[in-house]
Amino acid sequence: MSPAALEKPLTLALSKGRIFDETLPLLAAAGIQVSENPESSRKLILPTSDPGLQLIIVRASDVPTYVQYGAADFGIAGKDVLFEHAAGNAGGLYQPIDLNIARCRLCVAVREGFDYQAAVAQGSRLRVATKYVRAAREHFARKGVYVDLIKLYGSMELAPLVGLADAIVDLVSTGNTLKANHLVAVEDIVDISSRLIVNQASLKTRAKQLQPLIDAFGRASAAED
Ligand code: PRT
Ligand code: MG
Repeated sequence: MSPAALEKPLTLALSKGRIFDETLPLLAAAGIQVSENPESSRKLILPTSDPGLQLIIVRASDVPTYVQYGAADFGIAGKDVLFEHAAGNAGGLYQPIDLNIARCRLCVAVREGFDYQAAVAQGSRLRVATKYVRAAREHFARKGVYVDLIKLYGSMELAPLVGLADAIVDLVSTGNTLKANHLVAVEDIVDISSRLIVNQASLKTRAKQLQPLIDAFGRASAAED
């Protein structure tokens, strides 16, 4: 048995869906396989082919919390999630690499036919629905546009259709969701990808186990570019 197997395994926090799917090739590049899929398995702790590494499956927006408190040694989270998380409580998180996975853009979108530029030019007060309140507030403050922000937890695309908001701030990748709901992106705020985040105490106390994985992830994500 390898020395790593005798210790508590390292814990990597991931969300299911695109982040899990796009992390599998990075793990494979480090020689690690995961035989269970969180979409079909109900397990929240998944073993890997490496006895020194286990995965925990949590909500995307909870990944920084698990890592910050050391319940996971490291994790993978979108810059969108990291930016909103830092608004509440930063600290304790080291962000060594941009993995270039789960890429998308944070955008302002409106109903087809709504003249966003005219509304902005007229200085109208806009109602904006979003899950990304901090990013939205900073964006409109930079532009000098007055907005009333309405916090939602999902299905932002509905808000302009039912009169809850004039605009939304949401993530867009293919654009299919906007199109299906007769919305158009009128402004790009920032490009988004996911970062590796590491608990600072783990980085110090478990460097020998962590560093080779951080290095392998870094090489694999650079090779993807
Ligand atoms: O779904 P849940 O509420 O649990 O959390 P989540 O939506 O934060 O998690 P998940 O797994 O959907 O997304 C995890 C991370 O993937 C996000 O934090 C982003 O960094 C990244 N990512 C990349 C995306 C997208 N692309 C994306 N397209 N996250 C969400 N979307 C959604 C978007 O909000 C919109 O509803 O997909 C829809 C648009 O997609 P297109 O392809 O139709 O444009
Ligand atoms: Mg989602």
